[in-house]
Amino acid sequence: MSDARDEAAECIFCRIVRGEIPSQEVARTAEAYAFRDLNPQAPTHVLVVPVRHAANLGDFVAAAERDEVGHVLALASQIGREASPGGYRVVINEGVDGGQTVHHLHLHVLAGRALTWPPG
Ligand code: DGP
Repeated sequence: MSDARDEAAECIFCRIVRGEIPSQEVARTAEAYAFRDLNPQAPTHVLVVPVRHAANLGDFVAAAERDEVGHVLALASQIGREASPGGYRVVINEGVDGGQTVHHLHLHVLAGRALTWPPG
């Protein structure tokens, strides 16, 4: 088994996508899955993840086929707009300095309150 397949077998978000770990589904497509964050930072806090395992945004973009990147962004936008006509925020953390704790690319969709800037 390759290293990438080993990584996907153990990855917590891959396991959520496969239904091995329960999650609160918001949307599912062939290429992406959206579910509620365990530790919400806003009234709506949804994570959008690509089905294909990639550790972070840079790795995902580097190996992206067709319009995979556009697809996850479009799903995040749809969820944000539906949750809050007044606006929403999409956040992607990468690496230690970016505050990434789960190493499968995920887009945080935050909505339902006025969000401050700059982030911490
Ligand atoms: P980040 O710091 O950008 O890597 O964010 C990881 C997010 O993932 C964090 O907001 C909490 C969430 N999270 C971690 N484990 C689980 C889980 O098992 N289920 C769900 N629904 N969310 C999780």
